[in-house]
Amino acid sequence: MSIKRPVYPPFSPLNELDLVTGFYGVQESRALYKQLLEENAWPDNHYEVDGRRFELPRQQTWHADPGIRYSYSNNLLQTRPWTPLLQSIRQRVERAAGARFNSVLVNLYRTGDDYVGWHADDEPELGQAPLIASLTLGASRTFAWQHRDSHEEGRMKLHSGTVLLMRPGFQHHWFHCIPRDPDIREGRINLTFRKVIPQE
Ligand SMILES: [Mn+2]
Repeated sequence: MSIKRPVYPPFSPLNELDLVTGFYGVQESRALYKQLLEENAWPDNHYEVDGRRFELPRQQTWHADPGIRYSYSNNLLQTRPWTPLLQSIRQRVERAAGARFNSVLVNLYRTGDDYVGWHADDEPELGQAPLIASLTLGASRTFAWQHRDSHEEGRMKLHSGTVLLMRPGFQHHWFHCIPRDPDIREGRINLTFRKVIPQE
């Protein structure tokens, strides 16, 4: 396992991402992908918000410690308990990140047609400067970021078994996305570990 800073565009001020390569080995990553794909009860990806029906371009589940609520997920998703598998991954990610997490958003990008558009994970419940740890299993996908003000852009490939640490400040300064890639026919499962701060 090694931690390295991704290659940024020249003179980039970006120093809020760290990539942990080889967090899981190739075989273990493949086994974990398969196990999650099979054992996770993936919900239908059609939702209704304010009477409007829409289709999420991926499938998601949300798992959290008891009592943890997250407005994003509560609008879309039921909160599920941790499975033994997710617990064991969480413990290992916490050691690498040097932080504790009380929730995980699990995303399945079934093919390269699934994606997530430009956004920041900046809901108030995540606090002012969240650390988010993002584990990739399965197909490699491009992760892109763009500065909110300067619109400076960068991108890198996230390969199976890597953990991307989005450090405090990243959500505040940058948007990010996983663009569509029609050439990719394999699935990717992405686990983003978060610390939701209980609201009064
Ligand atoms: Mn995100």
